[in-house]
Amino acid sequence: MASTDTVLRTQEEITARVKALEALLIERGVLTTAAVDRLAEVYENEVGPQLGAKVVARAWTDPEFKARLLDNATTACAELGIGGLQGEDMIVVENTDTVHNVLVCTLCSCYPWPVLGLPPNWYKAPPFRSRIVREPRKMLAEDFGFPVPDSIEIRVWDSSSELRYWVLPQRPVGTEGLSVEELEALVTRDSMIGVGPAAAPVS
Ligand SMILES: [Co+2]
Repeated sequence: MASTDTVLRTQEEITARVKALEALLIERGVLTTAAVDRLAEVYENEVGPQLGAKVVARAWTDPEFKARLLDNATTACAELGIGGLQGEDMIVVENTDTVHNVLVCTLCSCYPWPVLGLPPNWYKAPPFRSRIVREPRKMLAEDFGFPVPDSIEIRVWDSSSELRYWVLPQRPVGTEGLSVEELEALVTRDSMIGVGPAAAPVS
């Protein structure tokens, strides 16, 4: 978890501090502008939910991989060459007919970068961080248009810098004949956060 110090800062303050740190590190020769740009580019363009989708589609089609994923998400992802910053201690929680999972970071914006990329703005914003914990069912229905039936228990997982959760969504019905690539296309970012379902196949 972040220190309470972080909680009190606004987005603008954080942005200003990051810029100041970057300038200082470049001035001291610790970093180059090119290295910073490259890192930002990787997480903006190359690392994103398409990697998480690969993992999910594999888990849907390979029960032994799924068991390893639920046992240790970080090592299972490494089998597929997926890992890195902010993914050292990932935990995957499985949606079932009786349990629906949602992830949040109530203190800041901890998020499994290697499989989902950088978090969306609403994930980092205070309204989501506070309300999803208090009234998840209401918020999922009202803010995400994703009603979860009362018969399904909702579990909210609070990520931290030590543990980063993400969701293995349920495989949509009617996808028995699809290839792994076709399945991957159904796995949305929101379904891996737990604020939406995997997409239905186009019939
Ligand atoms: Co955090």
